[in-house]
Amino acid sequence: MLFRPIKALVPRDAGGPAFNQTAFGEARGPAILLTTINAKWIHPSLALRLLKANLGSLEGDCEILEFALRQPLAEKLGAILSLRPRILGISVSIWNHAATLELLEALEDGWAGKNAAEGGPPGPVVVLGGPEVSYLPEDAEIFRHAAYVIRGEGEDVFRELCAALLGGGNPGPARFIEGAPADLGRIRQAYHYYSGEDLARKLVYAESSRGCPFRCGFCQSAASGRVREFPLAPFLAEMDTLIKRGARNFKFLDRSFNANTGRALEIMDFFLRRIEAARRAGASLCVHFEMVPGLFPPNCGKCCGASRRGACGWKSGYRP
Ligand code: B12
Ligand code: SF4
Repeated sequence: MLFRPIKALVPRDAGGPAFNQTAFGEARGPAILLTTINAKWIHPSLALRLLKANLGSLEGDCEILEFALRQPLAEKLGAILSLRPRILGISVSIWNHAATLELLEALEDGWAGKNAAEGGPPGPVVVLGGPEVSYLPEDAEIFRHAAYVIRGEGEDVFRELCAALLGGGNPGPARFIEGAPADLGRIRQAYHYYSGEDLARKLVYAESSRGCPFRCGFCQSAASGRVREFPLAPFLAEMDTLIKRGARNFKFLDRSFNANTGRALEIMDFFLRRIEAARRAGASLCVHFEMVPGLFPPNCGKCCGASRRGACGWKSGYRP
């Protein structure tokens, strides 16, 4: 049982926000739509791709729709309304909280108008997740627009919730569901969901570990407590495939990339070899890590060389 209800809230209707399949009429788009508003167009969301990749038998019933903060509300609204999914999962982060709230309010109006006109169904089941909603108090305004809120890591609980909602099962009475830390050796990677356009024109976000060993009081990542790592060999194989597919600009999401120095060196060495190969072929390959200054390995001179050429960047020090 992966659901760990934080608190069984009194749901909107007696009996909970239960899903009634027939209430949604004929779906026009995918059964599950995953969406988010990225900070900029060049920042793709790895979270949405991971959630889709880990939906099990429902993976094929899920589509991803990404927006950027600067896009007008009407564009986001029109795209979502035209799809009419049964479940709408939205990833909420600090940069899109206000814009997501605005979108949710507009969607509710849109569904009310559209469905009244068509004599039809209410909107989809809205599920919110992401770092921002993981820590907000339960009376936050944004939660008024959601049937469910998944806090913490979503791969396992989102699959279970969708399966219960779409399969006619009972998702339980809790609206706020805490996702347990995923087993990184077991969850499916999602790098194949970066499109050719993503690889050619956007940053390619890569995640080799989750969590941070430090406890900085101002930082959300401090709550994670410990670092968990994706198994190295399959991870590097994924990176290799991405480079072969044309990825040129990697950015690691790891909070403290060099928390495990030996492993960090292996990953850096992997990229340095490919940076050199790209350079010899007249191409460019860049990779960016966020490092702990005190843990810089003494033998990372080669990487400094690549850094001077602009191929390998690192960021260290204060970084919320
Ligand atoms: C990439 C990134 C950015 C990118 C934006 C990426 C984008 N897509 O647009 C950039 C560089 C622009 C950025 C900027 C900032 N960021 Co930032 N960023 C990150 C970073 C490094 C990675 C996010 C990520 O992709 N993680 C990997 C995915 C897999 O994890 P995840 O998003 O948490 O998703 C999991 C769960 O949350 C959940 N989930 C997520 N979405 C959904 C949706 C549903 C439906 C469900 C069920 C579950 C679910 O399941 C996922 C898988 O387990 C995180 C730190 C981190 N490593 O997570 C900080 C982080 C998100 N950023 C943070 C901060 C503070 C900022 C800044 C305010 C920093 C600053 N002072 O300027 C700015 C704000 C920018 C702005 N314009 O206002 C904070 C907190 C944000 C928050 N409360 O939402 C974080 C957590 C770092 C920290 N300090 O701990 N950031
Ligand atoms: S500021 Fe950096 S080192 Fe400190 S807890 Fe957050 S991610 Fe870890």
